[in-house]
Amino acid sequence: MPPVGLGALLLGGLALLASAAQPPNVVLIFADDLGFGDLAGYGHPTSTTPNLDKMGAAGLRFTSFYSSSAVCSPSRAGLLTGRYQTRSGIYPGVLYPGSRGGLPLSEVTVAELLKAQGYATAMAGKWHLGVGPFGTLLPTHQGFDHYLGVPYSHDQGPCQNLTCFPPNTSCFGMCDQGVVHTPLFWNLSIVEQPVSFPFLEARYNAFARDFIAACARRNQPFFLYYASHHTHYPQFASQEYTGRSPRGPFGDALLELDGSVGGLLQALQDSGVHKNTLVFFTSDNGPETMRMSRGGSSGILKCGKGTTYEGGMREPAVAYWPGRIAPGVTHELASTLDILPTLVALAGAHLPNVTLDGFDLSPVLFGSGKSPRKAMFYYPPAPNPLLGVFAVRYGKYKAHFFTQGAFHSGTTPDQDCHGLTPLVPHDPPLLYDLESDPAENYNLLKEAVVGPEILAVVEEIRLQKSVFDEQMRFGESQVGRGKDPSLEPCCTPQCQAKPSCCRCASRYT
Ligand code: CSN
Ligand code: MG
Repeated sequence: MPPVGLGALLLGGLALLASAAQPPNVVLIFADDLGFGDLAGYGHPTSTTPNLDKMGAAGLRFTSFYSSSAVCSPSRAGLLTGRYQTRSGIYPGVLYPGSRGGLPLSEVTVAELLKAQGYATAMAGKWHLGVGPFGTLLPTHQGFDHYLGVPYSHDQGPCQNLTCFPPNTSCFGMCDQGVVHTPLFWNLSIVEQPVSFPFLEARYNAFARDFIAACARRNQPFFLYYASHHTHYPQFASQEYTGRSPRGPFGDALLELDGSVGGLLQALQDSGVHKNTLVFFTSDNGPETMRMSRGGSSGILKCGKGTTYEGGMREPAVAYWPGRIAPGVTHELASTLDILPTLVALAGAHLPNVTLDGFDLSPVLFGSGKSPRKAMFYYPPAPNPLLGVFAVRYGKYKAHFFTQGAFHSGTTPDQDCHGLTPLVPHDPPLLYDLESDPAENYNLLKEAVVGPEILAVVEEIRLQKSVFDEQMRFGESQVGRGKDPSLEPCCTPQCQAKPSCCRCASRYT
């Protein structure tokens, strides 16, 4: 071999080493109330999601991916901390505009860990982990260098005639009254109140694009958390997407979210960082079927938002990193709780010195082995240490020790899902084989003859539940700290006629 060739080979090897040493960028896209059956790639017949379809086809698609809760705030706490929401105190239910509590600052977020490793960090979208006096609980106090977004759900403030295009025309949707209009925060400042929803997604996209471009110019690794308000109630879209999907308002909202996904992928390409960026897409909880055809769909799965049936917590999820993650489908067990340990491993960062409930999914992502996760534990929106978890998935089996309906899961023909269906303890538990019966229709313990293998499975799952419940330490309830109207975010804090006087024209440019 001529010496020139050897030199080129050596240089090539060094370049490879250098690129391997450069930690990857991460774009984490989190949809809101998007169900397991809502994407075309997960079987929905009329969803139009060209960019998500492309991501799904070129990425690794999960079929057994779980969020840590069937409602929003606890699910987000689990995602960002790698710990069940019971530990951080994000229960019962969700946080409100005037909530005193929020994700405690003592919790360690994935953003803080990556930031400590030299990453630039930014968040666009819905936070829902508290505001606090003077914004002390907002994302910029939890590891994000930059934040543009709304602090909670967009139905947690008067939303009438705010979600339609053109603005202030009469439009669909009633939301919470008697609280401030939903503000738009830029870091710690309210830059618009009420936020103009039909223009919001475009702003997030511009913010994300600028962040990606700036990090690429500096050659700095980055973490972008993009938490869309889509496809939460009241569903809406900008002019560009309204009326463009065959699926009605939900479809339009989803189409706009899909457009944002396309915009993010394009921004990565345009900045030349696409080869070293992991894009991960999933959702916070199952569909809110009480909104009927405007709510989402859990597809083949039972019930939706607010329940511990599969439809409440099993979510579409795609890991996309062409060249590093092979395209395909995995049935391996995984969770939003695993995001923090996985990203920490990819970044070469350090795990925090706290009890974690997640695992490094690298073997699943890179095809080198099985998931380290063997079980998933299902807490209801209002967990209680006396009952512990309501259900346990262990391998392909799932046992329900308690079931309960949820108002969020109303209107479908299945009564089990509905809000008036009370808490029912099950002893023996209801047992399903989720591989042969993902819809949770056929209780294996109801069959005439129950074999010894199935009885052994039940005993193992009982043990898993009791060990898990025994080690769980409930943090002080943050939602239980209650509400204080003076804490509702207001762009003119000194104004007298609250909440209606909290109105300001946009100062975001
Ligand atoms: S959620 O939706 O925040 O996406 O979970 O907008 O559980 O009482 C949930 N809730 C308002 C909501 C209230 C929401 C509740
Ligand atoms: Mg939600």
